[in-house]
Amino acid sequence: MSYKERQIVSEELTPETPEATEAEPVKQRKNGLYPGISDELAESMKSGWADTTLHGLEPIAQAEHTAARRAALSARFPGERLVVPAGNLKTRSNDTEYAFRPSTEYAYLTGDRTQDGVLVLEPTGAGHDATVYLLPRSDRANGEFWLDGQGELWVGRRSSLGEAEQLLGIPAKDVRELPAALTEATGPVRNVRGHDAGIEAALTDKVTAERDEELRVFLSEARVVKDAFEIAELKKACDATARGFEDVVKVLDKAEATSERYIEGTFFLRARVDGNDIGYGSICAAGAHATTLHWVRNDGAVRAGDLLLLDAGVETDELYTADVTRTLPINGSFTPLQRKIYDAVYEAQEAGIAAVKPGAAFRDFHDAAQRVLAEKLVEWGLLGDLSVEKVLELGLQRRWTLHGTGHMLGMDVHDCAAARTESYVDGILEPGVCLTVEPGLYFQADDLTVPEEYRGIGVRIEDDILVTEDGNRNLSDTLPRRSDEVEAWMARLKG
Ligand SMILES: [Mn+2]
Repeated sequence: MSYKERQIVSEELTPETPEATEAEPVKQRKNGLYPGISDELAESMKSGWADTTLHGLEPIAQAEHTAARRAALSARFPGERLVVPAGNLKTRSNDTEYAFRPSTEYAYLTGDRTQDGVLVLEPTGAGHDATVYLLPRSDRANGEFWLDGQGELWVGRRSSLGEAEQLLGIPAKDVRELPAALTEATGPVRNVRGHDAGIEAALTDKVTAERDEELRVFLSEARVVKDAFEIAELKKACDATARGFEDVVKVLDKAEATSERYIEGTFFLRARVDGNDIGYGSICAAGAHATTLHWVRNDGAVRAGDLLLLDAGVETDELYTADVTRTLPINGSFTPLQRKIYDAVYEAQEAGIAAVKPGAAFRDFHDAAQRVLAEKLVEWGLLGDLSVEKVLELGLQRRWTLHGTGHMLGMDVHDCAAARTESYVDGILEPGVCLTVEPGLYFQADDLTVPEEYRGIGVRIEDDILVTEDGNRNLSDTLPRRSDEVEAWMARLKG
């Protein structure tokens, strides 16, 4: 049962027990469209509401895992106060905001997704006491409930502090008390920067950029090896993503009648229904757009005879994302040249995936895939009479391979980005690491160094690979990759 469902079934009416608050009375709705509230209306809105306190909540599914993650953090920074904010809403315009997504660090350590939340690890003799600071339920007595733009009447019910404690397994306090508490606190402090300006202002005299960076780096490196909960989430994300790709194949005729936006919208629907969101802007690149690595305008024509490069991932409700690319013939069949290029990329990906195993260097799968691509480019006569070794030495294949062959994957699509080089690019793979293997070949429409028929063809194949004890597991292998299997799969879906 999901967190949302559990909230609903366990809801029951209880006698009113308003939560204590020190908030100032709200005099008028912010950005108020309705000035002139009568005393009688204000008085009426204060009372006559049933309480809906939730009882008997079970901890969220990953509570044990978040506790272990906090324990690892605690062990790394003994005797120091550690502050990890979720972040705040970002304004889109006036009083509308972008959809909120908590900072990865906060969600990783708490399992919570509440805006304005802050996790604090308070040093004790033996380790740390964790507290999560949250906005409590809206106060009805002071009008916040209906007069504040973030009052529950407008944005929906929040967990009470007591409910949050039960769900997260972490003691909860009122976040409005935190800035003052942090200002008064003594002793060493570290903060994850970039998420909450108010918290940073309260800590400004107590932290240094260098020490805060060490905290950020630790939390990035801690995520390199995934725990069992995370691996299950990544699999879930890949399965939902596969369903999204199937959805797209089924509506390619509608995309041909409109634009790449139809593909983007179709995948987004799957992401919202089966998960929380897309994990990154979907790349829905038909025809020559496939050669633009981050084509996210998605406003181009979709034409039979061209290829569609679709790079998209569903993010689960617990914020783990897939990152999958398939390059599909829009009419269901590759032309001979499209197939030749596609099969070369497939061969490179196979070589890359085979190099993903415990004890291998992170760079190995990139090198393996690049070698295959260089061999093909030489074989096709695109690099004169240079040898494969010389091409690789000079990196000349990169005119058409363009990017690295993969990256860590997790809550962030480019996960663990703050990890030190020795823990990532120069690191050694171990079981529990999850990464993408995504070689590609891209012949720009205006590339005069390749035969005309190559121009405007872009192919990438990307899968999400988990390092296991004895090799690897392809988490996204429910989607076909081999060219003939892709065609058979499309024929079946297009029916
Ligand atoms: Mn990727």
